[in-house]
Amino acid sequence: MSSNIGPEASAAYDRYLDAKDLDKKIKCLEEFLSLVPKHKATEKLVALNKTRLAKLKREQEENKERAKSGKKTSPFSIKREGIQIVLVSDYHTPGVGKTSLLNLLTGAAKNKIGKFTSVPEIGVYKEQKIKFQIVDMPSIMVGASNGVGNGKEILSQIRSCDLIVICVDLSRNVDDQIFLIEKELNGSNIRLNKPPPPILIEKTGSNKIQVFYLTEEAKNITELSELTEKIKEIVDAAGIRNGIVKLYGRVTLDQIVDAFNPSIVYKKVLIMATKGDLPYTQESFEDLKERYSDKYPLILGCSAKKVEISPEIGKIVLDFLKKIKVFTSHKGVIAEKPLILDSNVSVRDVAIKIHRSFYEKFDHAIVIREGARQYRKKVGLDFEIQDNDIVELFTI
Ligand SMILES: Nc1nc2c(ncn2[C@@H]2O[C@H](COP(=O)(O)OP(=O)(O)OP(=O)(O)O)[C@@H](O)[C@H]2O)c(=O)[nH]1
Ligand SMILES: [Mg+2]
Repeated sequence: MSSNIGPEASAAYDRYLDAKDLDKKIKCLEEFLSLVPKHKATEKLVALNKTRLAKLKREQEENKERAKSGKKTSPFSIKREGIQIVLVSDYHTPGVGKTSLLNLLTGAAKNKIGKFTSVPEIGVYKEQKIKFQIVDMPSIMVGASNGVGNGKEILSQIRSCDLIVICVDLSRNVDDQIFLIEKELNGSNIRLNKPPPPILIEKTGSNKIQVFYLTEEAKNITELSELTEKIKEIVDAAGIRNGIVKLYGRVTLDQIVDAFNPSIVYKKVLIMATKGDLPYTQESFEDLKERYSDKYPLILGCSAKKVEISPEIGKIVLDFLKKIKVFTSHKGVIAEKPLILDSNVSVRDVAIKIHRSFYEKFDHAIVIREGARQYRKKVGLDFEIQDNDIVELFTI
């Protein structure tokens, strides 16, 4: 927050950012609006926060209405906040330490440790102004995809999260734990650490199914005509009669089947090995990394008991998700909350993310990059953005 709004307003704003519940947020934002000096330089800030306040009050009203009508929201319908990370484990290995990990990172659910978690517990972990919403899920039972143990709700949340964290207890058999959780997730059409297959299909009105191999890698397949026939069969079985199938790389038949199944999702997954303080867990951790790193390029360890976890876990996660954080600036006032973007983006993507009108009326941008030789640079839409850049957009 800018220093020209005064320390009191600034402090009220910080309290608003830290507030956990809706009523407190509203109170702090009202306080902030009453304290902020009203003049030309703060006009936009005031307007923005009035809109925020109105939105929060609407939410408060809706909650009251809901409470009055007696309709409870399901504990499984989770309001997303920041980067959503879901902790999972299999039901046959109770007590792997998910709730303890949630508590270690966020301070939430302290009194629920050691008790069977039956509904999701949630906390927010903050690192370098980025919010990570940690969702501690009830463990996943066999048959979850058929609804066993609230499986449908749990899996639907997992399908939409940013990152799955498979929690593995290092003091027990890790193979069994990983095997069971993989089985349930894969069986529920969730593909782990696999990119979507390099296939596109465009439906057409006629001409049946045509298959095109568009890269050298895709063309370099022996028995191409046999593969083409198989693809046509799979596409036909998926109910598509006319269309162009484009292949951009080497694919297996399983991938082709996946490509025509709209319910398949592709998720990034890391393994968090827990209870690293117990005897022989160091050996178990090394062994886990050696045998599972191909499938799981990121395997981390922790001990809730010893309060040990990487202090840069947020940065590690962001890198793993290939995301960067970018700060926007308006009239020299740098936004409190960073934008989270894919790592290979340009000024164009920043403009579109903020609002399409910034892109349509774009004139130039000023990028401030700490440590770079040219600290402050005037750039165009194609300029590539890096982690921690500060970007101010100017429109015509
Ligand atoms: N020694 C040791 N014990 C731990 C650690 N983390 C968790 N525990 C213990 O393991 C037990 C289970 O921990 P929880 O965090 O409740 O496990 P959970 O995965 O949430 O269990 P469910 O909700 O039943 O799936 C508790 O008694 C914890 O104190 C750790 O890092 N070291
Ligand atoms: Mg638990």
